[in-house]
Amino acid sequence: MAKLLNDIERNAELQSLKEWRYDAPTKAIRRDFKFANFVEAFGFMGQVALLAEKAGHHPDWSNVYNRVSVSLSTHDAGGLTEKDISLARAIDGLL
Ligand code: H2B
Repeated sequence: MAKLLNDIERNAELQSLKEWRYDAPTKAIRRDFKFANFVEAFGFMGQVALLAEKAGHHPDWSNVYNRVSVSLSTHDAGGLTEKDISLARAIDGLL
């Protein structure tokens, strides 16, 4: 199972993931995205879904019209691992 990141490791990784915030209650990192319209938002979700399937690691997310909120944590490990960092970087790479 992937190893949980400690506070120091998490903060170091978040230095280079400027748009992502750590949410302590859910032990997840989160980023909110806004698109021009629903089609753009849903297209983005489709791209993220393909990345997630490839990685075998999936987001907790929500969509309201042109907004998508993505929360990443490793359920098996009960918090943040490198898998979340890696998926966050891949998601940022789509934009
Ligand atoms: N996604 C996330 N975010 N956390 C997990 O622990 C997780 C997952 N586990 N996707 C994966 C699927 C696991 O259930 C399969 C068997 O690889």
